[in-house]
Amino acid sequence: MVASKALFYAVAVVAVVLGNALAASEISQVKIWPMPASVSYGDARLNLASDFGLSSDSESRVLKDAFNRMLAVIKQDHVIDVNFSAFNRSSLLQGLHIVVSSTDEQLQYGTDESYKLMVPSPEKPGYAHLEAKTVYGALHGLQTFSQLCHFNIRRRVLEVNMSPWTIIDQPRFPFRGLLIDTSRHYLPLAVIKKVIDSMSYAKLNVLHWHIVDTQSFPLEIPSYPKLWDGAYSLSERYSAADAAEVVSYAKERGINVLAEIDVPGHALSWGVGYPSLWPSKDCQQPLDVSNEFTFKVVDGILSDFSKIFNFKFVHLGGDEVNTTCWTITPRISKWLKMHRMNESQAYQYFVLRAQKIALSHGYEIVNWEETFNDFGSKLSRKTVVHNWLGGGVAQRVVQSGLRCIVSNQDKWYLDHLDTPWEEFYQNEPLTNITNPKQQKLVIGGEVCMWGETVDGSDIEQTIWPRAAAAAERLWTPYDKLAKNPREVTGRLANFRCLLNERGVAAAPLAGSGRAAPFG
Ligand code: CP6
Repeated sequence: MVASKALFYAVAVVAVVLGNALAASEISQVKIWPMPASVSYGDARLNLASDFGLSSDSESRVLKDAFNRMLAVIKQDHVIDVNFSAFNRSSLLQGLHIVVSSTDEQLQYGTDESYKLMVPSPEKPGYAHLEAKTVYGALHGLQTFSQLCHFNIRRRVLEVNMSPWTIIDQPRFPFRGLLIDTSRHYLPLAVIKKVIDSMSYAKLNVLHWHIVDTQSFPLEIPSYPKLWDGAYSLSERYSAADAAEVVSYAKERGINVLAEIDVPGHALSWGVGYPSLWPSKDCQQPLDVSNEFTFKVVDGILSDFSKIFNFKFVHLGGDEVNTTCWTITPRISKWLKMHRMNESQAYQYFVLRAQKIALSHGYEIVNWEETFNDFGSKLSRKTVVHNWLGGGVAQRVVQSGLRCIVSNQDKWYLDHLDTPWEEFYQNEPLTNITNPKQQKLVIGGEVCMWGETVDGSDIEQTIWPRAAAAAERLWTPYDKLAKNPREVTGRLANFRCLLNERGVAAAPLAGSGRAAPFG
């Protein structure tokens, strides 16, 4: 009792003495998620003018639309009926002035995402200022600004507390992903768009779309139109135009789409429309490695992809390949013998040939880690190895000079309902990687929302708030991250409420990861 009181006073005294110097500490009231690289603030309250607006020399429609969405989000549909004539207009924040130095609106891996946001003090309100190199950096700045604003329902006014603010920010990792799986359960376009909206609130920037798998083939492929026969039903499908719409919707929110075809395993549904892709009628995967038609179809799909998915990477899967069907199908085992290959060599042959096809369409490649574990030295140097098994493969990948994305299933699989948010927060992508050159090869990480047990009815509360915990790990500089996740509980709970206010069904912290409250 005495000791804890002493600790309380010690903390209080430190907080008073250090004041703003403790900007990023949880002792402060900084509620931003993910925590920016650098934050300083004051103690004054600033009201937003009723006609708070955008001021910018930029003609960018992306920027204007993003500003208007941000305004709608911070107003939260409340009626602003404050009597503004009671305020001296010169004491109100008139608007946000945005300066974007580049007019290039290409969104790509490595696009500059930095921004600087300044909110003035109430003595000299005028305009808040947002500066960024690209419109996508400015979008992150708008998200941060939205988190500084509160609707004060008693005074019926939007306000920014703790002004003046200066925030200088940029991400720790360039690749901050979320996987969705539309093969196990079809996800309506409206659900995908809501997931994209919610990703932008947490500054995640890659939607990994695991489009196709064993269970269904929902996407139209104009080059091989019968692939679509593998969809669950006529209505559970995406046209090529739908996919293009997802890409452009994501781009407007600063998010790239990483499309995946998982080959040669996880591809049974391809054979519904083209049964010759199966080893046989009763042994249906992996895809028939002995059939030239298989590679024609892979080529057709990637050719169609290249017209829709303009991210520099395509994901070619390559995980969990069980080659039994190749062994027991006489036609294929004969082919293997003729080509002096065993099954594992045939698996390598398939993956490397698919890689060459992807390269020929201008893509760099992501493959699941089994490909590296089995024949890492043969992989194209343009491969990014996607970890999922754990066991510290990232360290070996970067030692070999390849790039890596971290998604170890014991920490970053959202379908593991018993993994609590604290584990998501504590998963450090650079574990055991100390050489700065090797650290740079870890381009980021991804949380995975596999679709076997979720659909549009519960995907939001399964993703959030745990994905947000990972999002801070991927955005915030290492030295600003909490060593003990308990230090950020309040701030994450606040972000969770923010998601709810914005119409995202994020679960309570204690209920996300079922082991958290019940041990
Ligand atoms: N589907 C595909 C899956 C998984 C993988 N690939 C998976 C495996 C194990 C767990 C969760 C998901 N459902 N295509 C592995 C990358 Cl625990």
